Amino acid sequence: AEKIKVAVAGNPNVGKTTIFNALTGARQKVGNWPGVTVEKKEGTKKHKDHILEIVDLPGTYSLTAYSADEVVARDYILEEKPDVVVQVLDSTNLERNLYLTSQLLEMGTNLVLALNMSDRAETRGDDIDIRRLESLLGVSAIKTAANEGRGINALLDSIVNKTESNPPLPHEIGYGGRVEENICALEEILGSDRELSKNYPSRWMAVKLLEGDENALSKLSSSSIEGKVQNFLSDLDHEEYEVEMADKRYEFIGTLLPQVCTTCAEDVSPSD
Ligand code: GDP
Ligand code: K
Ligand code: MG
Repeated sequence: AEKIKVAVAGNPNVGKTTIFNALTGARQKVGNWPGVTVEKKEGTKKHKDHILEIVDLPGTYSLTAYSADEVVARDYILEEKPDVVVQVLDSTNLERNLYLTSQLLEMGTNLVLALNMSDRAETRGDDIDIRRLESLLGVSAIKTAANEGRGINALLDSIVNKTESNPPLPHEIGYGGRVEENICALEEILGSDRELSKNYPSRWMAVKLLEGDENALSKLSSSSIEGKVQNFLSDLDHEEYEVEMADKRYEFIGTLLPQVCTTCAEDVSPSD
């Protein structure tokens, strides 16, 4: 049987653990992530000739490096390179949840979205066009109501399909202007270290370097291009770039949302 490495990501309280439990049943192992007191849950599931090795990542709103949870989640994705990342979303709070989606896309993950709490979204009268969402983002999407076990089998199918077909290219958020120019220039510098660009998606790395992400920068410490990168970054105002890129991500989500659900955007805002 073919092994498929699956990571479950998502904001806190969206039903990640409920999905993880429904996927793995009793076959679980609980421990800690190395070096931090963040709980690590692993489990396996047989599905259609495949063995899914599933890890429940810590719940995060974002994939910057501001907390141990975020570093654990993104380092797992970067270093372990799971075959599929399942992002669990709260369907009643899509706008905020899609912010994490935009970051997962940026990391080049093979992404399956579990639109969980779909029972609540339906009760509320939200009609989410998941086919449209799939095509706009270049991902697979499934509606789930994990506490009732709804959609779990379809989610398993979708995970397996994701590894069998040629996955579509994930959507890329364009930042425009000087941001794109700098991303381009940084990608060129990064590309001259073959090993580095094999290990880390260079667009993701360029974005993080522009944001002034020290944790991302530290990943270049053994590379011959570290000095060149630091030189390039030395007179940039990282905060400006960080704000500009965050704005662009929200703008992207703000344009996307009304195309997949006409009522969804009404009572959510990133700050609530
Ligand atoms: P996590 O923090 O993302 O791991 O979320 P949990 O799995 O702990 O779930 C948070 C709460 O939401 C729990 O009370 C679950 O029973 C509940 N829950 C999970 N999935 C669903 C769902 O699809 N619909 C509804 N109505 N509740 C859910
Ligand atoms: K919880
Ligand atoms: Mg949990």
